[in-house]
Amino acid sequence: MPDETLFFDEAKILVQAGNGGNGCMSFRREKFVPHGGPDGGHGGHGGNVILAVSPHLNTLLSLRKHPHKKAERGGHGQGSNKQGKTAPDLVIPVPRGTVVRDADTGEMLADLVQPDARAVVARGGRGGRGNSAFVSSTNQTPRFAEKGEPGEARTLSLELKLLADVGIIGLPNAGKSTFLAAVTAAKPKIANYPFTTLTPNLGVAIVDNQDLVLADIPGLIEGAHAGAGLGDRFLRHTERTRVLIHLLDGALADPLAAFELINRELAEYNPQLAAKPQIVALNKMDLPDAQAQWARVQKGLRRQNIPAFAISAATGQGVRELLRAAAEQLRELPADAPSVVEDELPVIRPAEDENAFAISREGHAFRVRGIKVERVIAMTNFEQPEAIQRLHRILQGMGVTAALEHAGVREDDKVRIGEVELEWRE
Ligand SMILES: Nc1nc2c(ncn2[C@@H]2O[C@H](COP(=O)(O)OP(=O)(O)OP(=O)(O)O)[C@@H](O)[C@H]2O)c(=O)[nH]1
Ligand SMILES: [Mg+2]
Repeated sequence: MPDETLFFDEAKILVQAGNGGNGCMSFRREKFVPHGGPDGGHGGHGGNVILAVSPHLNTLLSLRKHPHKKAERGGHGQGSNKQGKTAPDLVIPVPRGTVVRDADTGEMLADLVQPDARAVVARGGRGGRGNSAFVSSTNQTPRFAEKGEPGEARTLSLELKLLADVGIIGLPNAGKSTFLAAVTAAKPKIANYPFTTLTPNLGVAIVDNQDLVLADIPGLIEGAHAGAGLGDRFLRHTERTRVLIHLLDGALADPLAAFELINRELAEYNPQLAAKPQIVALNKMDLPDAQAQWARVQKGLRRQNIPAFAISAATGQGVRELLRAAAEQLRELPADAPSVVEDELPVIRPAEDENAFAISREGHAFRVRGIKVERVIAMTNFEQPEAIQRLHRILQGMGVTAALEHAGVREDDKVRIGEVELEWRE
């Protein structure tokens, strides 16, 4: 098995939202007016990174090939109060059924189930304010401006759990892909050896004016629940199908044993999977071997109260009846409650208190960590003395200064916040 083709349904990607544009420091220049008022414009907002369901995608292959995704930064503010331009969002298409987790914490961030589902996975930074925003009664000519806020960055692990009404399962070579090709416009690869299908194929069949989405799942083998033949990945796709068509290979010596084997794998992987409604069909009925098996298979299944069909996916014999039975079974099931309610864009934010901070020692230096304090530092332009004065006022207001003093900071000690190292002055 060429292993590159095996993992299209998982991807790890790095998303980086755009930084906000810097605010501008500028003063109005007018004839005969020596010092005009401040007119530095604000920076534009950085682009968000958004995952959006696309009906044209079936796998995560394109993301595996291009795992680094970066949105643009906002435009910088300019004089004459000109605001920087807002950067466009970076919209990444993903297949329907993509489950998004934070790769570092494992926390589930979004389950993109609806056909138009979207999620903001990294928020662009706010634009820095221009100096015109900092005019106050004590400072009519502020000589500083904020830098843009850094955009969020995170590593995501994506996992595709296909969404289909009907999952077609069975041993390798049972004829699952042949069946899908017979009832839909899908053109899966078909061949007379096991593991021809390595990633699920989707197709849409129309039965009595009802759309039926079918997923042809790669063949399952003994030990699949524990990962044999990558079976656990394939079983995962069946979790979100609502009805199973279980195909038995009529050319086998004992199709009923194959039926039991697959059912054991379903149950060991997830008992709810084994409880899903199944419609069973003996395939390859055009072959004399299969015809000879039919009576015994039918009897064995009837004993368990399981409806059995006899089909030939190759000639089309019995396939419409099988499909209709699946459609009927679906109609009898209660409608699934949507697994996520998405009436607005879910924005994923850290759950922590933004104002909280913590102080620790790093050798002889002090380290201050916290969302807001690190953001303020990143937005300070250290080339502007007034910006540094303002930073000190903010740190005082937040209680960072007092906390550092309490922790024993002395003259000339180093204090690290974000990527900046400050020297302590009384
Ligand atoms: N005679 C006969 N052959 C069939 C029938 N259905 C499928 N086959 C053949 O059986 C072989 C396997 O068919 P596939 O559709 O590739 O089987 P699969 O279940 O998708 O196999 P995997 O993808 O390996 O799990 C191919 O050579 C098909 O031509 C049938 O109804 N009659
Ligand atoms: Mg196949």
